[in-house]
Amino acid sequence: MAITITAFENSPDGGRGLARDMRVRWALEEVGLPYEVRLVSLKQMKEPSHLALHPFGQIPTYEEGDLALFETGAIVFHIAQHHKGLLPEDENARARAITWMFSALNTVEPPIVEREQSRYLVGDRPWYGELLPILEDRVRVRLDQLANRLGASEWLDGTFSAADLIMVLVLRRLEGAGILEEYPSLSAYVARGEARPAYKRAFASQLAVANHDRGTKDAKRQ
Ligand code: GTB
Repeated sequence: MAITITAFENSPDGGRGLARDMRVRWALEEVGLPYEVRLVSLKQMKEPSHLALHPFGQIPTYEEGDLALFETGAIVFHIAQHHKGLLPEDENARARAITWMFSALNTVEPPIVEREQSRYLVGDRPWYGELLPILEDRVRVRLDQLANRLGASEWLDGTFSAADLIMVLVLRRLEGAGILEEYPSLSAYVARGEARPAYKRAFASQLAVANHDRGTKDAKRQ
C-alpha cells in the first residue's frame, strides 16, 4: 500500500533533520518501505483539507490506503508494529521498548522543547536571563538520569529500536544549545544513531527538499 507523509515546504531548520517528519522518514527507511512526501506550507497546514488529516494543523501526517494518522509517536509505533526491525519480538522486551518510546516523548522531550521555545516566546523579557539557566537545568536533570541509565550500553534496551530512533531525534533538538556536549555518552549515542544508513537516507531526503528549494530560488533570481 502506498504511503504518503507530509513535511514542511520550507523547514525553518533548512532541512537539518530537526523537524518531526524526520522521525517518520527514518522509521520508514529502517524497515525499507518506500514513501511519497507531500510538502505543505504553514498556510496550507491550517486549511480544511490538512486539518482533516491533522486536527492541530501540523506536520507530519501519514496516509496509507484509507488509514490517516498524525502524531509521530503513533506513526512510528504503527510502522514498528507492522514491520520487522523496530521493535523486539520478545513480549517483555517489546513492552520495555514501547515504554522508552513514551519516555522519550513524555519525559525527555518536554524540557528540551520548553527551553528551545522560551527564546521565541519570552526571549525579549528583562527576566529571560534568569529563566534560561533554570530551564537548562531542567534539561540537565533528565540528561543526567538518561546518561546514568544508558551507562556504557549502545542502545536503551538491548538492540536498536523505535525508542532509540525517537530518543536520538529528541536529543538532536539540543543542537546548538551546548548542553548535550556535557554528556559524552549521550553525544556518542546520538552519533551512533546518525551513523545508521537508514538515518542517513532519511536525513538526505529531508535536506534535498531544502536544497531543491534553494536551487529554485537561485534560478528565479538569475
Ligand atoms: N506532537 C506532534 C508530533 O509528534 O507529531 C508535534 C508535531 C509538530 O510539532 N509539528 C511541527 C509543526 O507542524 C513541526 S515539527 N509546526 C507548525 C505549526 O504548529 O503550525 C517541530 C519543529 C519545527 C521546526 C524545527 N526546526 O526548524 O528546527 C524543529 C522542530
